[in-house]
Amino acid sequence: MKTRYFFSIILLLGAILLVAGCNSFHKKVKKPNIILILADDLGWKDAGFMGSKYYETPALDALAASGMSFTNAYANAANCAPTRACLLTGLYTPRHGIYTVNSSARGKSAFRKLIPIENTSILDTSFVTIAEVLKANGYTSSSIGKWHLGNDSIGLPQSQGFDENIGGYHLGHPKSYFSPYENPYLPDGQEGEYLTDRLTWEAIDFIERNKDNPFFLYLPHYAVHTPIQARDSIIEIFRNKEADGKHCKPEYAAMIKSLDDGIGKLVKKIEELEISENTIIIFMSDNGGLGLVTGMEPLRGSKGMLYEGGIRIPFIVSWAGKIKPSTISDIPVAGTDLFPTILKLARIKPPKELVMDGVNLKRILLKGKEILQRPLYWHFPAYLERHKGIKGVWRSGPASAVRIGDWKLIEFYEDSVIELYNLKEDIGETNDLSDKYPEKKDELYKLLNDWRKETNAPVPTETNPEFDELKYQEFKAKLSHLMTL
Ligand SMILES: [Ca+2]
Repeated sequence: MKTRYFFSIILLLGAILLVAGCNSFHKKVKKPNIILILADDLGWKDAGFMGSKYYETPALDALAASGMSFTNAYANAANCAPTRACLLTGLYTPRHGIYTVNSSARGKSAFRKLIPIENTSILDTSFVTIAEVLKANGYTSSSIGKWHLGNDSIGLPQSQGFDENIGGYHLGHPKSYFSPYENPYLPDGQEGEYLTDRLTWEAIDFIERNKDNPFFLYLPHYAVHTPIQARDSIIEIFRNKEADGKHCKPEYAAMIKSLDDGIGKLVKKIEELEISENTIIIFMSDNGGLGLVTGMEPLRGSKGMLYEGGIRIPFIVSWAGKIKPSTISDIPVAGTDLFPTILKLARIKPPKELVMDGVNLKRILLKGKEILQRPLYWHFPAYLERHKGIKGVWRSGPASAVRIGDWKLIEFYEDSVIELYNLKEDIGETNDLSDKYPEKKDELYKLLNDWRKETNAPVPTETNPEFDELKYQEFKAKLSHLMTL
């Protein structure tokens, strides 16, 4: 009898241990949730943690303080669609052909010296996206917000591995930030509802529905792209606030504040659900700020340019318990690094044949260590006009750029002009060193050239017969005071 009793106890203990073991095993292998928040056109300094004294971003500041922020982070392009294509595929622009938004031949033909390379507007569904790889590994995913890589018939989020699409279609900006939105993928809310708030609620709803599964929330906010529209009560906060350089527009500041409020609510929800330690939150912008509404100083240029103001962005990665709080990294990183980074952090092996142009940042994020120095590239074989009213001179003509370490080279194809900068000593790209350091110039130029060959990057070489040099020079001279916008 005693022996039977003894064995029963042993069996019971064994069962308890087995269940406990399974539980801890289950806990161990649970994949982290991924939240990727992409702001649209938010400039490098358009947040408190990046140095603005005008814009108010307590939630982003707290997010940065909870994890790691980067001072040398880049978008893979200077405008919206190409950055998104690079982010989702992990590939540089020549590999998917999305170089710009809509036509690559924007502006007056008489002012375009070269025939640009034709642009692709839809991300081909044959590309493997991060959502597809995560889906194959048990993730549920939603794209909530701006898509800009497909249209009603092809290429929307569900054809690229997302389970849901809320509000994403071909347009790169909302018709209105206030409901009715006239967006076929976002049912209108109550009249006057604000789009940024709505996307936050949708994102929170998705998280609540999927809190027990590994989820991938891609939250590409429409904010703070034009039209510049904000809630009156928030605009009021900034009415009489002292400007900080070009940070001075209450409406734009209010758009940023709504974006920030939403991020605060989202983070709070993650904490309430007690999933912080299993949730990686990434925040970044898709390109530099728009020159007409904000300033990137001390960086040169703005959205649309390959100067730093067009491509350098705020970038945060937060993961409670894993990434040391309040760390700042100055290692150059880019959007293409996210695909391999997310897979690595989620312990997912990439499909064998998959080409990825970025590197995984796990060493930096989890260990605070360096990674091997590598070049970053940009390729823009297109024309992008300046803002309304000052059309005719380009924000960007056909150009490519490479950065390695502190050095950056830009090649402008129209006149084979090459500029070389040392960003450590000259963050504002004011001092072209191409004549002073010919060896450095050759070294970077070789890198760029080899990369173009490797990626089959098409370079515009054909002269535009409609080009009118004289008229163009006259026009440029007249508008030279606006060249930095
Ligand atoms: Ca953008």
